[in-house]
Amino acid sequence: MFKKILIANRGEIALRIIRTCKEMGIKSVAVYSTADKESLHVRFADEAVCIGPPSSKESYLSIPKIMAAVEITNADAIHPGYGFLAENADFAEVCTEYGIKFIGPSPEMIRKMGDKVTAKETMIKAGVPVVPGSDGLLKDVKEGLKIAKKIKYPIILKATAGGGGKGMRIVEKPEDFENQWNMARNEAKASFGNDGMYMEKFVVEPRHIEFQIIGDQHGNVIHLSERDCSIQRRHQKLVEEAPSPFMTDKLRKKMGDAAIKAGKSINYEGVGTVEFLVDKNRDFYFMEMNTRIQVEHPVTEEVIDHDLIKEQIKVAAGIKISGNNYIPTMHAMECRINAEDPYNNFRPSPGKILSFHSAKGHGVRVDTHVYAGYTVSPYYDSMIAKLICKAQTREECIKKMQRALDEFIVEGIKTTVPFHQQLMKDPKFREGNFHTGFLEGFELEKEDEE
Ligand code: MV4
Repeated sequence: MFKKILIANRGEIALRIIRTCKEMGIKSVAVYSTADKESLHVRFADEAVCIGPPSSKESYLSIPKIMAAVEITNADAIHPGYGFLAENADFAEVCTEYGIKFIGPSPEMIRKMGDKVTAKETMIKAGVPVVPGSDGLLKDVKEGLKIAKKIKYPIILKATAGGGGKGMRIVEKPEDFENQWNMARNEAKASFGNDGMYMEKFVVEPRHIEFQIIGDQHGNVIHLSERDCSIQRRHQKLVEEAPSPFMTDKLRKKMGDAAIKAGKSINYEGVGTVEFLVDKNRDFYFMEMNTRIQVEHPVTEEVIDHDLIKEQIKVAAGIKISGNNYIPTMHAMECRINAEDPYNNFRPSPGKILSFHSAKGHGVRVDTHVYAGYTVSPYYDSMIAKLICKAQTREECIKKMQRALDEFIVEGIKTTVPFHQQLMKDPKFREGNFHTGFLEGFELEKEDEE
């Protein structure tokens, strides 16, 4: 087992990883920017190294600075968390060159899944269903128009280097094709320095359902059931839950098998997520694979009662996975509490937190790095806490979430708490009747005037 893990991250996930390290008897090293000097991950780790100024580029994204911190602390493994360098194949490669275990899959696996056309080709070969579309990259507008005519409009153009919605355009009719093609390509070029595009039939009103998988170094891959992440705004997830209210035993068996096939086809090592689009008829299609621990992993932890960070560290150390696919018996839901103003287009609301009372009680979990007196920096992600509730049924879980949201008090900055309170009351949401476009039609009621 590792002796000392350096956590190349900040915020709640850094804290989350430190907690598991402590429980496993592994020493932890925090790295931090000058903006995070007062952060809890710095206080709770066994050692902490300042790696630079607030700008992520010069701190949490700087491979040389992180490797220098590894060297001076003698860590034998790096946990990248999510975001920052978590899916940077070059970083994973540098770790290997230094003889440091990168807790995650190999650089080759990260590269393969990071390029969406390659990922899709890999899944086709493995027999995982994908959305009908172009055979790899599109050459030009002419070829695009020809394929669009064949698969029928609406179609969607996607950047091979994309993911998470950037460089993506829906085309409704041939007249719009060239314009949308140029827009998508320019955006992809500017964001990723790669303007390779491919095309798919546009799936109408899909759900986003993802399977948590875990693979070990001995060729075993199992799934840990699904999460429904359809409640998103501009490709930012706001609520995740497990199981999906749309799931059936039959569909879980089919999608779970497909997720395992996806993992086995690349000899996957580590925790990963296979994302699917699911249409009204419960037909499902591979969308992307994430090769990291995700923000929403606690939802799965709660329903299967396992520490996913611990499992992740164990497989990274070469330990075999035991047990079979996990089928949930409980229901869990996560609300992301962001320092944003839901009444003003979710505009970021950084600043000093004057008072902070986290929800508590039976079935309530709060993963957070903030406290009263903490200043939310404008430099990083706006998520300040994850509120996770667990109950026997979805209905009880929603009631518990409402109770927990009502006692969650944050003063000094705006948060997404009022948004979640209203969402929990929505009849369609309560019925489990929603898809990825749900929030486009969701009107937030005006704030009470004082
Ligand atoms: C799609 C789609 C419909 N049809 N692909 C959005 C982000 C990227 N991961 C892929 N996305 C989509 N791909 C086809 N062929 C609809 C979306 C999509 C979406 C997917 C998941 C969650 C929220 C979404 C919001 C808008 C569009």
